[in-house]
Amino acid sequence: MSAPSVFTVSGMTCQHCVASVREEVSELAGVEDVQVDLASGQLVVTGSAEPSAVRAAVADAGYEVVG
Ligand code: 9UX
Repeated sequence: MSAPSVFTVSGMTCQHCVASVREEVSELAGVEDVQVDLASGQLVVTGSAEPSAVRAAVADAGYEVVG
């Protein structure tokens, strides 16, 4: 059981953006749960995914992990 990883995503402006990020990150190996908040840009990934893979998945969806 691993602690959730928290990222900040820039560029999301609607709930479809949120769904796109959620779907891309959910496909990564080791991911158990993905929560995305539009207002804050906060992305919370539960599971064992590599941070670099999360960043790449967010980029594939058309957005960017910042910070
Ligand atoms: Mo709607 Mo979110 O075009 O980019 S998917 S604003």
